[in-house]
Amino acid sequence: MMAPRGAFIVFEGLDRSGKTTQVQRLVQRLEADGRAVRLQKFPDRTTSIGRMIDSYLQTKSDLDDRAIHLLFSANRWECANAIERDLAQGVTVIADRYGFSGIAFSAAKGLPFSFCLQPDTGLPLPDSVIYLTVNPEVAASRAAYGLERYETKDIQTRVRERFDEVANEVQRRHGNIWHTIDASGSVDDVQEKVWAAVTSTLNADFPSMGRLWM
Ligand code: Z5A
Ligand code: MG
Repeated sequence: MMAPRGAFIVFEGLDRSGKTTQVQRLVQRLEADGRAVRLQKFPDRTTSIGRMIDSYLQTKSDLDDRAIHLLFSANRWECANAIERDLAQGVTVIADRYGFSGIAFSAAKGLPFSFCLQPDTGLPLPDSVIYLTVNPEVAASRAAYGLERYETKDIQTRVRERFDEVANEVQRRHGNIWHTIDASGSVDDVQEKVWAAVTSTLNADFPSMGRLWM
């Protein structure tokens, strides 16, 4: 019998909502459970496309809004084969951000929603999206806020509104894969809420891998 495929779990959320903290804890916990897990960060700043994105985020370079949007998407596409291969081999893949950030940030800058969705069409569809929310005051009080492009209260407020639209679109196209979790509590509190959502996904009979926006 073939091994069951791995689950694809994506973390999204505003800046400083604790995504990376929670993703790291989740990976450790799943490994301790004896599960094969791989963490995939987006943007993946280690590739040549990722280095262009990194330079843009650090405001060392400027790019047209559409051009940077396409680079973020290209960065996901260059990682897509490896994600599919791992899932097929039974590895659980945890992504720290994905295409939903891509839409929320670019739409917040004024690009049309339909344009923002298009280049990600066909990417591996997550089995679960864990969306961490915190109010802007909590986010701003957390460390290192304000060092990169987009890290202002004004932009984050618009991004939050766009994420709500993205959540509706996901529900409309893909059903109940979006889990919103209030991440204003302690790291331990949030971890327990995340664990409940993740275990419900892992224990479900998830279908063969789908395609984003298809
Ligand atoms: N972007 C885009 O435009 N298009 C795309 O397609 C993609 C991304 C994929 C870089 O993202 C930027 O790229 C991002 C979106 C855009 N721009 N913004 N804003 P990134 O993922 O590389 O970096 P980041 O999202 O700016 O923020 P972050 O540092 O990754 O935040 P986080 O991972 O959500 O939070 P954290 O690092 O886990 O925690 C932040 C701090 O809070 C840290 O000091 C923690 O110790 C603390 N923390 C965490 N949890 C708690 C709790 N529960 N209580 C108290 N303190 C906490
Ligand atoms: Mg992070």
